[in-house]
Amino acid sequence: MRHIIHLDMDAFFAAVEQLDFPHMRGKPVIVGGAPNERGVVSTCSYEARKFGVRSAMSLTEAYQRCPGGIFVAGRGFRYREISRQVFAIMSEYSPLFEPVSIDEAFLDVTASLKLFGTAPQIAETIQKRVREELQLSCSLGVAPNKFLAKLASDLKKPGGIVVIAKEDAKALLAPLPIAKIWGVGEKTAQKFHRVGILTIGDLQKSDPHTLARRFGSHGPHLWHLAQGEDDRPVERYDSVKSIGHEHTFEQDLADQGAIKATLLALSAKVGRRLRQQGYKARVIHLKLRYLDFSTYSRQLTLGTGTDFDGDIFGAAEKLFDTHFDGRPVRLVGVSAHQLTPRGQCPEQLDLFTPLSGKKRQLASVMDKIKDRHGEKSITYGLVTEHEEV
Ligand code: TTP
Ligand code: MG
Repeated sequence: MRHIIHLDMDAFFAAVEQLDFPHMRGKPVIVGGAPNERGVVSTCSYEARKFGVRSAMSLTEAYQRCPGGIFVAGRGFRYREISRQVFAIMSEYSPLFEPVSIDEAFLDVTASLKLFGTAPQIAETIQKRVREELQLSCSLGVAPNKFLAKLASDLKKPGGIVVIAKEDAKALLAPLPIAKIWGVGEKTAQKFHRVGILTIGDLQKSDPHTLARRFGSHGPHLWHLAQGEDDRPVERYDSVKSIGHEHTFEQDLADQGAIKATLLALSAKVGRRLRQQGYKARVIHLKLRYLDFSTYSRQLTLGTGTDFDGDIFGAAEKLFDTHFDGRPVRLVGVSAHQLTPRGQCPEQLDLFTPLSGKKRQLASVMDKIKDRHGEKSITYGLVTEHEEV
């Protein structure tokens, strides 16, 4: 039996606006842009929802419904910043943490109960900490699986905590419309409606084999969800998926030597960040944008993971030599992918590859100098000849 928590922030972007600008508190706040702009509403405060304003509604319509509302453009960087703080609080209660979007995430606390109390208690603690430390409101669901936890967090918004026990799940789901199933969009809902399945209860009673014929493999999956069953794991979040740097030239450049110098400088930045964050990369990407804005991305898989500037540059240079077509280049980028923590990707034995030990020494000497004297304090000769990055 698992214990899963799902958290979803209440009126997230609008709540952050009200937090940062106290005059907006208690007022209808609409995030998305000015009322005369062509865009749509990202979200709005609960005060604005009373007027019928909703996410994805045009700003014009929102203005018609709520002319007294405070309309603001979004501030993505600020929402991401707060999102990270919320997620940091959650991650303290289990390493099995999976963000779903900027304002919602799953946490599997099955192995944390001895340390922190029951799952509902952990949910309460998280909600209290988000309220006290960040002055924001969130809703949480607690259940034996992801589907039920996500459904639960939505049942008593804003500020609610809903616990769904395994044995109550079927009865609780039965009266809900089919569209409440996670993954059932409007199209699928219509397909179900056509065969007389309107509620989750209707789906519970239908025959999974017939569903498989009509809906493919998705059918039986949805049938299981309808029964309240969902064995999908909370997938541990790997915060760093790739590390990359780009450079746009002041003037489009066709000089191969100068472009390669830039690739080396970018590779060194990528290598430095890999080492700082303790990762090695198996795949290196090269991005080239020509003067007409046509953009190409090419990749090379390395034999083993690396965090050495030289290896990264070697791959980037090889890709460049193979794919560069001679036209002036506007932008180049180097990025590292398929990252694994350094500890899980052992250094090759020095006995067989003495070079590896030398490379490690060089890298750590350069890192130490940069730590002490700044990122520009030491670089490669080739780079200084073509200083731009
Ligand atoms: P939601 O969690 O769907 O909405 P919400 O947090 O604003 O409100 P609720 O209390 O109902 O959870 O989405 C999170 C954020 O994502 C939301 O604050 C703004 C953004 N968003 C959009 O930009 N466009 C959209 O259509 C939706 C639904 C959300
Ligand atoms: Mg939300």
